[in-house]
Amino acid sequence: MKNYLYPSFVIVFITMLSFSCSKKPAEPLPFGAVPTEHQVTWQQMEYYMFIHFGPNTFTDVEWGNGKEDPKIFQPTNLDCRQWAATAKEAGMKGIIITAKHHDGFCLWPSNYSTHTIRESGWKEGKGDILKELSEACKEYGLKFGVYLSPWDRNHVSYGTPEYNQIFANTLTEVLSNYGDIFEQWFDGANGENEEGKKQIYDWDLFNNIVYTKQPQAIIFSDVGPGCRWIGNEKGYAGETNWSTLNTAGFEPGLKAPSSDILNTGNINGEFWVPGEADVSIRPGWFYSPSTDDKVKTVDELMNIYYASVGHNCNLLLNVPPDRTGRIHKNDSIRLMEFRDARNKVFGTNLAADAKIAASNTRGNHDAYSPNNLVDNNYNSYWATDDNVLSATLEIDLGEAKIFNCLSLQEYIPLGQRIADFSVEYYNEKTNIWDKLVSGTTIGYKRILRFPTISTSRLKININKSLACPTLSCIELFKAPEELFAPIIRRNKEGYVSLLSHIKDMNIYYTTDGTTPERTSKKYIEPIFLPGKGIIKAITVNDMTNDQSEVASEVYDIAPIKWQITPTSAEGVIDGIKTSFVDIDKKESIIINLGEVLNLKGFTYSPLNDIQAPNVFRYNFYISDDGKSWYKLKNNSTFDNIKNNPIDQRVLFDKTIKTSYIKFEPIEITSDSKTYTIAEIGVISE
Ligand code: FUL
Repeated sequence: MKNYLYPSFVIVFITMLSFSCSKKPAEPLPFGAVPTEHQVTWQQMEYYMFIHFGPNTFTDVEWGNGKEDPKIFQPTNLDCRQWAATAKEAGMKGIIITAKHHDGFCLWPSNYSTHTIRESGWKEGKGDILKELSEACKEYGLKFGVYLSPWDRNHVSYGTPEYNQIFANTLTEVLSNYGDIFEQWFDGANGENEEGKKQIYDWDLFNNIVYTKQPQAIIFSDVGPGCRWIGNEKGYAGETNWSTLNTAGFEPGLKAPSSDILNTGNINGEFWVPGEADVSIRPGWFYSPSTDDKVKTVDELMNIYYASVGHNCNLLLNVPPDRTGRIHKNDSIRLMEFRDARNKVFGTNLAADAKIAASNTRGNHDAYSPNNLVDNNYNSYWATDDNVLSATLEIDLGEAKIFNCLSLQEYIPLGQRIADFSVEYYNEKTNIWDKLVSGTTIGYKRILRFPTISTSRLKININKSLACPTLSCIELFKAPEELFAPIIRRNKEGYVSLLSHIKDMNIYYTTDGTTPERTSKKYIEPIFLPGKGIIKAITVNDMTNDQSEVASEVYDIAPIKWQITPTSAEGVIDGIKTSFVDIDKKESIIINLGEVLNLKGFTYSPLNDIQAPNVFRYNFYISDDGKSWYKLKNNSTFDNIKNNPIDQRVLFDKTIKTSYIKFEPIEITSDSKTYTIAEIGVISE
């Protein structure tokens, strides 16, 4: 027999032929619960706008009680096209509006309520915001969705069996008259009416109406069925985030799975119920003039983006229109800055021309080639043979590239499979593969950040997959190094410190409300600010001229003269919101203000943690001598503090004179023997 020695190009050619000409192996079988086509389309929207608008916009509360005079709803310059144009420009794909919040007020002239936009008299009772907004969304190529709260603090039937049918009729009305709805947002809140009556919601009835009227709509609730709440109102999904969830025995609201489970989903969960992170661009959900200075910074929004979209979760960002009926300029400017920041990071995929080799490719066939990972097409993917549950992808970038961000995407129509992965890079100085980063789930999208490196080669090890892994996309990015805004802190003695995250950076500040620049005052030592005032500050890298965003804090009177009882609660008046005190539930706190003050209200800072035993219901008293007390607030509530534990501002009906204040807890957000306070402050005249 003759021995043939094939030249190497012939071998390569034969290998290529065998790679591409053999019969295409069948697609991997779907694994576990898989998304519907509509859920895949929904997931690909990634980012869209929430709008909270209604009587609360005009009353400065988070939960209206339903007794507000509808006439207070008077936007002077409402423009739904401005909302839609803003969302479009911001890169959002749709808008979901609070058609009816807990106060029961309907933003359309509903036939099933007497507490609606019709009764407000706005546009002579002929207005219909759902009509205006659905049309604006169509014009701007955005999808339209509606939030409806079954909890209704206005409707007379709430708390009776008839109410479920009334809510069903209301829902039918909304889903019949405003075109296609991409998402039906059901708030699980199940509060009481005035007589303390609660409603047992008929979720099957409600869901069936959506299935009939808008079959493509994704139903949001704590347990889906279309998508689920992510377990907090901060916009953060778990690093481990399964789109699958066990829902048997659970219901939206009080009977929902724990917030920890909602945050991560269930591995091998029975149903496909992907996460949606809802968060407001301001501290509260509704507009308040007091938060014009509190619009989240680009850094905060970027962190939210990485923790939502980057954690296999859609981002529903609330942008509440103001009292004119328009999105305030502070919010819209921030949205555009946020868009620019995302474009800066994700604009150039440094892996676009990479060559990728896989340790295993399904049937050795081109159809599942690792090249699919960089072909810019989500629907083509790399997969392994059925019995191969771990694999390595080696990425050759051709030349050394500098990057600090990696995005991976699984092909979710076949289910979520990958449970553990790690990334290594080739250290060209030591000629060793070094560990870079690791993770658990990937899902539709997982974005990882790490310290900036330079390399031409990268390895992705899929260490554990529930079934043969699939991956659609690999992308690499170089995010600009961030220069964070300074931290502003005032102590009990009234001295304000400005702290930089990085050593040797200079800080410049103003105290007159103007935007600080490099020519402003340079921070050298703590600034004495015992009374009211505003501090704005920036961090500057004097070498590069780069500057951070502006940090700002508005202060009232510093607690210099204050004394607190019990003395163990001193942390409540130390000026530091990150420190907190746990106090026995039966014990009130009393503050001796050390002088007579004219007060317009007070502030309560809870611990910003959804599990913390913060105060929900309270009494508030004042006194001249610390002995005889006058009750100023009776059985009052900090609405929505359980889900959104942010600073609370309580205004009194009129300015009062007092030397002592007393805060008495009545109901705590969790089942605990103690309650938590981070700070108590005053709003002085
Ligand atoms: C919660 C509500 O209670 C809040 O007011 C807000 O609407 C938020 C999005 O959902 O359950």
